Amino acid sequence: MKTVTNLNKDWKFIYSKDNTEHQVNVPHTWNGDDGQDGGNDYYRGTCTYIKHIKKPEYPADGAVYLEFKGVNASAKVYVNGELAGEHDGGYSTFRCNITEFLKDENEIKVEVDNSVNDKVYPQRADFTFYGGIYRDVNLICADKCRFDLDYFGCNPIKIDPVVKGTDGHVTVTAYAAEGTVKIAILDADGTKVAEIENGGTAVIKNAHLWDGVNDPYLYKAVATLSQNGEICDEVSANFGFRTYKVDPKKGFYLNGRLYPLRGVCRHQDRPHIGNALTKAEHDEDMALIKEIGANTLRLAHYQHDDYFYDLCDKAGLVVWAEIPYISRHMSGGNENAISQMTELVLQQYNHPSIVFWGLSNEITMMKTNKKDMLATHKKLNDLCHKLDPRRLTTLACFAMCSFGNKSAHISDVVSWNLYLGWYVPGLFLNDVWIKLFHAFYPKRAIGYSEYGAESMPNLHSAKPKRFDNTEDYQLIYHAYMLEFFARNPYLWGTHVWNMFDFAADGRNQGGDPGMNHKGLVTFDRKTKKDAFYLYKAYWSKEPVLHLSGKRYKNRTGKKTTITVVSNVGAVEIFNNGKLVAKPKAQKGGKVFKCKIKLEAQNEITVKAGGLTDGATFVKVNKPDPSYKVTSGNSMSWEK
Ligand code: GCB
Repeated sequence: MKTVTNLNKDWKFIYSKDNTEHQVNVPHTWNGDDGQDGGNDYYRGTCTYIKHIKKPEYPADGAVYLEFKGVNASAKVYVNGELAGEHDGGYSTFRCNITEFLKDENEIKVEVDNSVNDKVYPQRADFTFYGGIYRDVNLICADKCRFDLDYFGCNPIKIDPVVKGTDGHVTVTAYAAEGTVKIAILDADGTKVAEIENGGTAVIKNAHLWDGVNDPYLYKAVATLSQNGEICDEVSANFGFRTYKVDPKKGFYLNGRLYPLRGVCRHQDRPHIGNALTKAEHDEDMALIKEIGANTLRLAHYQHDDYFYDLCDKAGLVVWAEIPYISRHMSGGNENAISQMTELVLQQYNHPSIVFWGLSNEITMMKTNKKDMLATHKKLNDLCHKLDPRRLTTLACFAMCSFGNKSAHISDVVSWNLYLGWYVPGLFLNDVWIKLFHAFYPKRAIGYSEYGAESMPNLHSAKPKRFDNTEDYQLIYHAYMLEFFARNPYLWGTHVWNMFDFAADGRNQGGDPGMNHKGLVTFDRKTKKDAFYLYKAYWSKEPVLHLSGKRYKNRTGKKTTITVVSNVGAVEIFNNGKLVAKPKAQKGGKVFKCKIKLEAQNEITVKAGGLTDGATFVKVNKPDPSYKVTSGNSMSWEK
């Protein structure tokens, strides 16, 4: 039987910038600090990781593999000085068969390169490309008779579930060069509900559907490989039965009913550790995404950890998965774009959560060889359909593209990154833009792949406005957008940019260099901004009552604005124990706003539907200077 041993511990790391040696465990990055402090000057180079291992025990004629779940961006793997494998692309799994290089004592050396080049994506984007071995490393010992470990780093089992009437038909193929394969289908309780030959189709009567966040029911396929009556390998994966379609005039359908996709984009990085995450950080992110009540997730701008797609399956999120083909088309990068897409589709093929493959993001942002760029998009689109005939392709279009831009008419559906009301003044322009697009292209299914506004919980204003980076403007912006989406329900998907603040070393905005603050939650996941509660009130089934602006403690003037978010109905506002207002709901009924008299000291309590919330505001003579950006408000990366 195959054994998998984790090799995360005790690597020697040689930091080439200053030639120093460090003892580290992976997941690890060398850009945990300089990639987050602004200046667009984080170290991009080739660093080395070294580990010594004894020759593992493995069956005669068997094989030993090194498995890397994520090394950014290019890797060369040496065993005892011999090149055992190479990989370009920082977000996917790859394996090297190291059997022939093994001795009794072995040195594994990995050269990891995140330096600037023009062949491996991404090279230009608004996020930090953390260098390092930042996901797990495993040593796999397998029999000669084994499931294939050489095929694009994927789990060698391919599951094709199709819904026919009330039945689920599932075809399962597991890849092995020799031996006998048997496949069992288990229900969510682990009970075997069918058994088939390799490549066969099982029919599950009255199949239990994977029904999004309402009921993300998972089946499992387990393939066993045996020879001479002995089991020598086993692989498995979860899957789900579901149908989906996009109607340009109505929106997204799941299992035959309208199911508007409303959710967020996710960047994964964290303070000081960058992308070098453990399961605990992934779990925390998923808990927050579930709490807000999103039913869709755009996993931007690259392949995320396998573990996270598993969490999405279990949570019932409809996922848009994509490769980092972003901002600038590089003619020298075509091979890499194709290989990253191949790996994404093959490695994540079985996840019921994934419905969309994203071809690119804002690829027209920088001038390029247009013909080559369009040809690459067509190739990527065809590749996705060839590898996966059932899922849909999509693309995140740059705001400056005209409606008719050719790049926006290649994928099955399209989505636009539109920051009208943020980068461009005028929230109302969203209504104008979408009306026109829909009128010109009524048959083209359109979504909002990104929209958002910068927001720092320490910044506040009595008169919030675009570009002030306050938590207060972000709330106004998103309140408008939520109602705008309600007015345009045919948008197949909408994805807030971003669920979490993230590092973008080229930014210097809001006096906090190196960060993009469009998150609904701060970079450390500790602070939920006011807009988080707004979305929760709209999307979640939980009762929400939230007094906004709690951090805007010191206030000036005779009157002050109180904004309350509630999905439990009419709100009452008390100041120092006295009922002072019963504000009317703004359109949509979830934002309640009014002005109240500002006393010297204001103990505000808000009540609705049996819930209470509150805060203390203090009257001051002059605006608190700490609420305003004092330094730096620029973006040095090209936008
Ligand atoms: C975009 C990009 C995203 C940026 C975002 C922004 O359109 O796709 O990577 O981070 O805008 O905040 O400007």
